[in-house]
Amino acid sequence: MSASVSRIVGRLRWPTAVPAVLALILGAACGLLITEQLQASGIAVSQKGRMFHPDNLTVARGEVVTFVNDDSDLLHHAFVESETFNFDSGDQEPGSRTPVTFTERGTFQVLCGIHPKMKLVVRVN
Ligand SMILES: [Cu+2]
Repeated sequence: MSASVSRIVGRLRWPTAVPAVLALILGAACGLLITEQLQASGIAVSQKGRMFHPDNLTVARGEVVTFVNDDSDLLHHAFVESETFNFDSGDQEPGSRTPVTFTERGTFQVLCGIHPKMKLVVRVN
């Protein structure tokens, strides 16, 4: 009796269980993709044509801004010099990405050590 019941349950369950398991796997995979896209998107500042794009932005303290050298043939060199927060990217090769965590509140001017006209204002709340 119980063997035939489990056979019946087994027959009933598997056709529904398989799509459910597949849906769970697909859902988890989609979740991972979305998470990766969010992490990849973040806040990016493009360095192109001897300019920062955008040239001003507001972020929350602790946020990461990724500087992307979108020039195919120019070095850049982003830096901040202030009383409360400093960073220096060093030379940024074409195509390179430089993540910077803004750890202090305030308004900071990001400059390029190679192109004096490049200016970016970052306000950190
Ligand atoms: Cu530059």
